[in-house]
Amino acid sequence: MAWQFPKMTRRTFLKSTSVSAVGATLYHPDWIRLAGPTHPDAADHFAHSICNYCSSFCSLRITVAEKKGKQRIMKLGGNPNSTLNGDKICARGQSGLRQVYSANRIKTPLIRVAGSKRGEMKFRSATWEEAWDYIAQKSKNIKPWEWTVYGGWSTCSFYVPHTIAFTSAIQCPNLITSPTQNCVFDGHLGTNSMIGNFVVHGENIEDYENSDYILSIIGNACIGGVSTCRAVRFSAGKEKGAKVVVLDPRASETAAKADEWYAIKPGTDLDFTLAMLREMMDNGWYDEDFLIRHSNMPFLVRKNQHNAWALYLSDKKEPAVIDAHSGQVVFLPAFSNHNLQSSAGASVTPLLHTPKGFQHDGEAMLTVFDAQHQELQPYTPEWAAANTGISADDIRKIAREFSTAKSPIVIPGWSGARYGNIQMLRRVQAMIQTLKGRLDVPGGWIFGGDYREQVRNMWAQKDNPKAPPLASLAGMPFVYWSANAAANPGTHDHGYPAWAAVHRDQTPKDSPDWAAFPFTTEVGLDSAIKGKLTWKGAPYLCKAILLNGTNPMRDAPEGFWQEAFTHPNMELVVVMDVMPADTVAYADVVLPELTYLERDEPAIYGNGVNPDNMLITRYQAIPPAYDNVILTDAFLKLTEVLTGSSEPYYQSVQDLMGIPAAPLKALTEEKRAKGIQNPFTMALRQMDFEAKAKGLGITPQKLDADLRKNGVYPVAKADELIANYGMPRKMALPTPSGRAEFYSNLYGQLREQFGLWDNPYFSVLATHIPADCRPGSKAPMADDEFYFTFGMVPVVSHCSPNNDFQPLVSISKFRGEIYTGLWVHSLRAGKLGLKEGDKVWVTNQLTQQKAEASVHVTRLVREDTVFLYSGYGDQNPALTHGYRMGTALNKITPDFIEPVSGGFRSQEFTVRLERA
Ligand SMILES: Nc1nc2c(c(=O)[nH]1)N[C@H]1C(S)=C(S)[C@@H](COP(=O)(O)OP(=O)(O)OC[C@H]3O[C@@H](n4cnc5c(=O)[nH]c(N)nc54)[C@H](O)[C@@H]3O)O[C@H]1N2
Ligand SMILES: Nc1nc2c(c(=O)[nH]1)N[C@H]1C(S)=C(S)[C@@H](COP(=O)(O)OP(=O)(O)OC[C@H]3O[C@@H](n4cnc5c(=O)[nH]c(N)nc54)[C@H](O)[C@@H]3O)O[C@H]1N2
Ligand code: SF4
Ligand SMILES: [Mo]
Repeated sequence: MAWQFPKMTRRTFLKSTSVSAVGATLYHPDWIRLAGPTHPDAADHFAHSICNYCSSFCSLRITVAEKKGKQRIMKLGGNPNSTLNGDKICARGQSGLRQVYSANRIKTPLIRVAGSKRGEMKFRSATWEEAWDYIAQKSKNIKPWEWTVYGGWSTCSFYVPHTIAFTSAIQCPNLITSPTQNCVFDGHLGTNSMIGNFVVHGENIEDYENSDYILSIIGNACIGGVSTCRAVRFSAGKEKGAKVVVLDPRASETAAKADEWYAIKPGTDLDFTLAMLREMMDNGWYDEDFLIRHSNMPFLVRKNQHNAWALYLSDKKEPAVIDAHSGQVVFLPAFSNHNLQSSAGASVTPLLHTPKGFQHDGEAMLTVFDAQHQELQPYTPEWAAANTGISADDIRKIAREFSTAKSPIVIPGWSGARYGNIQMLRRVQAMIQTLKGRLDVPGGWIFGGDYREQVRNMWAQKDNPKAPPLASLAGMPFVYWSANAAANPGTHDHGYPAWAAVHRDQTPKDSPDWAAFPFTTEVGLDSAIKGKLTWKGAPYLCKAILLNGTNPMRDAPEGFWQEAFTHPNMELVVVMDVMPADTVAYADVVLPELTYLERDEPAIYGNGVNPDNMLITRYQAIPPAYDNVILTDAFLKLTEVLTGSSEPYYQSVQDLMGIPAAPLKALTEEKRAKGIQNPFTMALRQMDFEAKAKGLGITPQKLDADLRKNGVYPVAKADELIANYGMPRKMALPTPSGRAEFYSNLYGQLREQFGLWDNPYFSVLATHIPADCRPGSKAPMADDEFYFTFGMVPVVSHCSPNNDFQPLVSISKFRGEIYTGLWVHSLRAGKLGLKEGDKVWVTNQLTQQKAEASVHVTRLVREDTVFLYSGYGDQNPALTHGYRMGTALNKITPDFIEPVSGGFRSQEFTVRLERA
């Protein structure tokens, strides 16, 4: 690697005197209006914000009515000025105003009634002073490393830097985030290993509008079911005539819009893609020039002493290629966006294919291309047909049509966490896309405008040892940095690494709960709670947990979390939420956050997965209905409660984010003295406006005025960004080598670190990993046995309590069993004597976990498969509308994980149905 990831200890951060774009002299009075309407005189006016109901981050235009001095949100709509979603938003987005006005909303802090048990939902209202005091008392004997902080997806998108700064301030090494283990990380790690882009759901944005062939593999909500900002682009592509092909065991919303739907057997998408990759390589259906220039396909590999493929490297760890002109082996810079210049500075044209019988240094060597092609030989279309149920002819046809299209796109789906082989599937999907050179070009996979800017900034800062990590790292380098900080005992003064790292090192590698790279997952939490881990010769316990904006009682295996929350070693559970989600019921103290429609947030953001670079922020649409906090102010207060001073948080914000502590503190105090609510957040916001405005060469007032008026501030268009900073054509990808990595350095490093030379999960090249839903069994499926699949329902976000909002409840009830029931094919239902609406017990055949469901009889699902929409089944009676509607998916999903990043295998089993 040409450059080292920065050193990660907090001591190092503390030593660095961060220089920031924001200077102390810039401050002037409170120019950012704190509350109130955009046009105070108008009866109706617009406010602008960002939807908080899924990671599509759609831009909002909010209609606010004013009567007798009172303001009320009348309507949420899309912002026509945003090129992300335009004027469109989905039903969930529109019903978001119910969060503000729901009678079930949490209005004050809550403290669990003495003598009650966690889960009983017995709370009393408390003042903020009482709530902080309660936490202070209960946490007196809890050490910093005995805390765990758990942030949900919205936290992870908007508040990541602050969440990390907070854990650093309280010296807590343990962080869990919800879009990793139960959603994206295990899947996206596969994609990221090839293209280096880690960013929640933005690592690849499919440019549907300019595509002529769209192949969707194991996805639905990422388009049709629905991510509005992508759906609008998808329909534009369809309108222009793109052919759409969908692989899904049931007819999804996306399949309904497709030209061809293939009901693939669950868990076999990897088999399909391997055969497709083989077809493409066999037939020369690839962009040879791109592969030679910008991928590591021409690099030389040979079998090492473990009989595993490994790169042939110079003493300086530089990769080698065969130069077409000289026929000689030459070494290339370890890090670059291209392969056309040797380390010595000579121009090179690498060969993609190895000359017959090629040897170097007395060893047989192949190019990565040839080694991969060789490895794919067993995966013929006939082989894949037998596994997937899609005929060999159809596989060949799809491969051919994809390859001969002008701008083909693979939609890889978003959420992983279904099978152990999802990560390899995502790698192969990325390989198929990259083989055609369709990376960061119109009509291909392109990268987000904001994200691209972050990568550009990272490369600009890579030789600056003083660059604050959270303001200078992007993509996978950010992941490595934070994973290393967590695993490093030297990061905090107390010398404790994360329990996740201790668990990994104290658990045998063949244990079902071992993972090599458990980035912000719960893998090991169970051991920590139960006192199974040791550090410094004593048990390493987890005794307290702070959850924010996440609902693991519904979003992750139920049994696991119920046990965690009710274990006698768990001394304190603090939950920040807005609604009485099922997880809230397990809290000792509940801290209500202001809803997204009532808050000005601490920063200006990029416009999510918009390929254009636009700035956006959340403006308060109405004055807060209750005296609730914003997360950043809660972090400041909690730092004070847990460490005795708010100083460490200011310090971490300076060291990690580059926001100077002294002026931030002064501004916070100034706002506090004026009686401004959430003064720390408002100070951060003011400083961010000043910093961003300075970067744009305008005044903060102008930036504020424009954002208020238009809701977005356009910075640069996608075309221009791609032309100048396209990755990898113009700028290195954030992979270890800077190129698109068909040979994966990431898996190569993990394989070596843990000695897993012949484990297919750690293979440096694409290979087959079967999804094993019936381990050890070769017997045919029983009459009442099925593969189990699930997906997002269009009217619920994950398992969020927005399924309690009346408009959405009405739609769910109207749709009946289609939404809330278990899809069973009519022929199988007939054999089992089941009719629409009949109640059945669904039992997981590997764990015997059980849930009750009502049957939806349909022909739109494979005969051997059942399907369940996953957003229902709340168990908390405080959700008076959503309570017990439908089935809670996580009653039957196990906590089985894959061994690389610990992603859940939440479909890798079969179920049996029995009349209830
Ligand atoms: N059963 C099941 N499990 C799933 C999924 C599923 O569909 N079904 N989906 C998976 C996927 S793809 C993902 S990304 C994860 C997501 O899992 P989570 O990150 O847990 O997301 P949500 O289920 O949306 O829960 C968000 C919680 O935040 C609260 N909340 C909403 N707005 C705010 C706010 O402004 N402030 C605070 N403090 N809290 C707020 C909500 O009330 C809710 O309790 O779940 C995964 N697990
Ligand atoms: N309505 C709604 N939309 C959302 C969200 C939400 O909560 N609700 N959340 C957002 C988030 S955070 C995420 S991660 C994305 C998730 O977006 P996606 O990754 O698209 O996830 P799902 O909707 O769960 O779609 C899964 C589809 O795969 C199919 N499927 C299941 N098993 C298999 C299989 O083995 N092979 C194949 N080929 N198909 C299979 C299912 O039938 C379903 O149609 O959605 C985003 N959009
Ligand atoms: S797709 Fe719907 S829920 Fe998701 S951000 Fe957009 S409007 Fe909100
Ligand atoms: Mo997700």
